[in-house]
Amino acid sequence: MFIKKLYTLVFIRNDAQILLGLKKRGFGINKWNGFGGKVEQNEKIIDAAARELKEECCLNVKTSNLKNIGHLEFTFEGDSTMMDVRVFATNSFEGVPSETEEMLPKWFELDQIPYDDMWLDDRLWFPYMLKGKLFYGKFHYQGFDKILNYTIEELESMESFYAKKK
Ligand code: 95F
Repeated sequence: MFIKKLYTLVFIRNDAQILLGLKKRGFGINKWNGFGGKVEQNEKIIDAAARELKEECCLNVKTSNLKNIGHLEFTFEGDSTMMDVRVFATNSFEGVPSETEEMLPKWFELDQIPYDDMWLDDRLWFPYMLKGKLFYGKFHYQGFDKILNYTIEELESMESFYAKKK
């Protein structure tokens, strides 16, 4: 039915701010988002999360400090790909966020998230993340500027979610 492709999405947080990156090229260009990308063949998801963070904004994280906080699924009308996005967060990192060819990193106050320049789904599930709730969201887009339908739910634990999902 759908061809599933695995992606990672990492958010660096402290008590008052969140680090987002402005995508400078490719899919999602000119949108603020977390840091992430495709999981390569034979690569562990958690390793891909740390690798993409480093490639996109030059920060180092220990994979043991990355917490899986959510799961997102995106489909686009007329496309048989399902983007399966594993969302991670941490407040522990090394280095200084730096601009790369891919991303321009910037800290945002938690009450000043630039939703108007982000994917439409973000304003629907960020509130879960910002309250420290685990979440599962599914979004079906038509083009990039319209969500045809979606569901979001709060999860008890990621382990039980993946155990059930199989
Ligand atoms: C958000 C997305 C997408 C959408 C793009 C691919 O890497 C993982 C994140 N990702 N993130 N917030 N929304 C619709 C898929 C295009």
